Amino acid sequence: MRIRRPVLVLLAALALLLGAISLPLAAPRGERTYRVTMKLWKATVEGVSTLAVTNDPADAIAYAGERVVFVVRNQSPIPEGFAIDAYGIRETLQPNETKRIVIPRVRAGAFTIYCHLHPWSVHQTGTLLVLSR
Ligand SMILES: [Cu+2]
Repeated sequence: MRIRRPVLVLLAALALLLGAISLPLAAPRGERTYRVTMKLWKATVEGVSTLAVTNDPADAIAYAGERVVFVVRNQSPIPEGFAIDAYGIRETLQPNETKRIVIPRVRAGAFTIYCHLHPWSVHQTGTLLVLSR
């Protein structure tokens, strides 16, 4: 069977068009996963007892448009918070609880990661830094 040239050109154009349309959708977008551990620290400094809660890592970096996943584990003996106001995130984690928190598409800027349950002087803050491409 012989296929006429105009039909071949049309099929090729259709294939290109479909490829051009489907390529960006099929291309995997960047995703970054941060595994964050919350810990309570106690110390005595100059005879004064003090405590602190840290998130390790405290900071996260991504590029605009990426999907950012935080897998947060609370190893503190009390409930802890994980909040990022700009993305409407405000999660409470019970002791030994792990939560997966997803931001589908981050935008450029610097956003504070903090605990909404405790003073920032005790539960130390971090930054989600999103760079533009
Ligand atoms: Cu806290």
